[in-house]
Amino acid sequence: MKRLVLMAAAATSVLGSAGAVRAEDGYDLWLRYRPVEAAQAQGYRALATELVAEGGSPTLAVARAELARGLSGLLGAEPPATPTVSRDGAIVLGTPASSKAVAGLKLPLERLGPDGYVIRSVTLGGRRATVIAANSDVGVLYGTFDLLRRIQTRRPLADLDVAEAPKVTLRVLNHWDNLDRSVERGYSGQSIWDWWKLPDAIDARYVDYARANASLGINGTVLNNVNAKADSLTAPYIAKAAAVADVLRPYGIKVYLSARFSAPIDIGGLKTSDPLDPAVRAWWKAKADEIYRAIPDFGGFLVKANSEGQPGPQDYGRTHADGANMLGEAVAPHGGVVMWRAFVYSHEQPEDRIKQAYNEFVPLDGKFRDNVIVQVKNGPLDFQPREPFHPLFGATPKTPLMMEFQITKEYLGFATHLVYQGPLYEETLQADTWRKGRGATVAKVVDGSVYGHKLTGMAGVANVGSDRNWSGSHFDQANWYAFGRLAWDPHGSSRAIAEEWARLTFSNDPAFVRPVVDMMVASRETMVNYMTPLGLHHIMGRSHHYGPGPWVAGGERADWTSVYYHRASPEGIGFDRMATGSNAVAQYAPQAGRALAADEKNLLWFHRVDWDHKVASGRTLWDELVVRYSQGVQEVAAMRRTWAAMAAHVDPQRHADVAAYLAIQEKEAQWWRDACIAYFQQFSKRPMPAGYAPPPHPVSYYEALNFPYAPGI
Ligand code: BDP
Repeated sequence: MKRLVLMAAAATSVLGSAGAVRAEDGYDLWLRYRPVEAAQAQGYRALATELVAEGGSPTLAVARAELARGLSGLLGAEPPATPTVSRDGAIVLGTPASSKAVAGLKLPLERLGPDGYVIRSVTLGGRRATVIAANSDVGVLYGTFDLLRRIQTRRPLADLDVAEAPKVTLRVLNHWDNLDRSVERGYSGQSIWDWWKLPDAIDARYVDYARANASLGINGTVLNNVNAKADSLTAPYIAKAAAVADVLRPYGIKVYLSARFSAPIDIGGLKTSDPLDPAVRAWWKAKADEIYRAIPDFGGFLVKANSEGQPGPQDYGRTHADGANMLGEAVAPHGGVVMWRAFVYSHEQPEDRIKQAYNEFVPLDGKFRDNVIVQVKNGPLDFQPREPFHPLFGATPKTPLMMEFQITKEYLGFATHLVYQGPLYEETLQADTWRKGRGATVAKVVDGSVYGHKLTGMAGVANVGSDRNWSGSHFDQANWYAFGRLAWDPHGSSRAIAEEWARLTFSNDPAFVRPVVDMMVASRETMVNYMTPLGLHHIMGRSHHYGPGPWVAGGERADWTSVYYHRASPEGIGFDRMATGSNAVAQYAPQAGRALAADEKNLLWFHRVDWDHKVASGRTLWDELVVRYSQGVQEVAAMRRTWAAMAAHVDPQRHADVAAYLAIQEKEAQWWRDACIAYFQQFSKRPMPAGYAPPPHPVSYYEALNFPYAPGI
């Protein structure tokens, strides 16, 4: 009770001080539309005196509504809607088909495709106007969000000449959401999809989810977990998915479903799900027809098959291509696609786990139907703090590959660590595959330009949940944002995206933007330092993946342990993936493999070295490990100081939320450092370098900690 009273008092005093920051809970994401400072608002208002939007499609209606909402929030008044330009400073939106004014301008829209748009300052009937034009209504919607973003980030609206088009076709979120509303690897509450109440009850959140995604250009969402239940494909669940699709449709977002490969057996009453069996093929065709009757613009299927215990074509001696093509054939008449995951490995295989996907898929190159795209994780292991790019990128000239990034931070400290993933995404996308010579970056494989693929895509494993702030923490919204912006343009800069996000989400004040963007950009390397420096990987807690677990050994399979990956012994540490070892390096083009293996960031990923091995700093490997771990902790302490100094720029609620999580992050960074040093020191048997404090507990203490209720499983 006392606490409530105190909070109310604090809120009043904040509201009382003129222009001060109002309490916010993060629900509005980057679409806050808070008032522009008076001095600048005047100029923007002059350019937004009326809205001219002809055409009545649902998508144009939401574009118009967003503009009205945004402008009234930002500029204090909603400009009147008029059918034709009657005043100076009109904003005109539409397509050549929906709007006479747009058609008359003869704008260069040909090369912008269905999703691109133009924003231009023009003169119409002697009056100044800003036109947002596109080939399709959804392009107009994307342009609308762009225009609003310009005002939100205080960029000029005069003399605009913008032409934008996405470089990737399928820009999709993957929800690992279960039908009981739990979310696999979710750290932001329950699933936003309230399956139980669907299709009758439509949560208002679905609309705000659609707005947020459309503002980034995300145009697809896979509603259910890749570890799928066949129930998603039954009539009642198709009706539920259709209700969601109806909400998302005006925002240009298609619904997809994860399909369980054994569905013909599980719900179809068949004895087999062999992809070459005619009855199985007929079942999937009929199922696809049924789905398309309910959802005419259904996107297609995402499939995890023969991976981590999931059923798949190999159960019948068939290949991944056989399985994917069967589903591809079922959705093809409706224009659907199949996103077939390459995240496959088997513990019955003695082969280095990270080599298995490449070995499996490269021989299948050219065997997939043209509406199948293979979805590949950014690295060959599993969303680790750092991995070299997946060697499949660039290695399948005849098969389009889509990127899969993980937005939810399964291995990166859950929702309580401030880790901006933009630099991780960018590092992968900018990596040079050296296929077809220098400069064939992963981004160019993904955008289709290296091999001329038309079907292109980028998927992000969503971090969206029922939490009021959507993503579990305010800064995790930035990861959703960065994913969306990079899916639109995989060549984008993660720093520029961070800056844009910070301005939209918090403040345009340079005294805020500069230090916070620096902090965000550095946060990924900081996390690598305190978790897995120098190429270490997969040393987290067993199964929940929370906290350090370098001691994890034994159990059902070796490739789910830590000792399989770090191989620490008195002689040294690291996984030899050079010619002397598993030779995983040979899965890359020679130049790419050499570059990756020579990069100290990947040292223990590719090499097994002794504890006294000299690294670039001149220190021994052991000393360097201690230094990096310690540095990671110090960097988090510095992040806390940076954030503490931002109090004047952020509303008290969000400031306090972030500060509390940073305190957790520092504590856990210290825990990672101490536990890992205590563990590895048993093998290195080297003293702590001078000036570095030993872990406060023996390794047995850290090993004994257990977390049966860690979230996300
Ligand atoms: C791993 C997750 C597991 C997922 C799997 C996947 O631990 O929960 O099912 O990836 O991507 O990272 O299929």
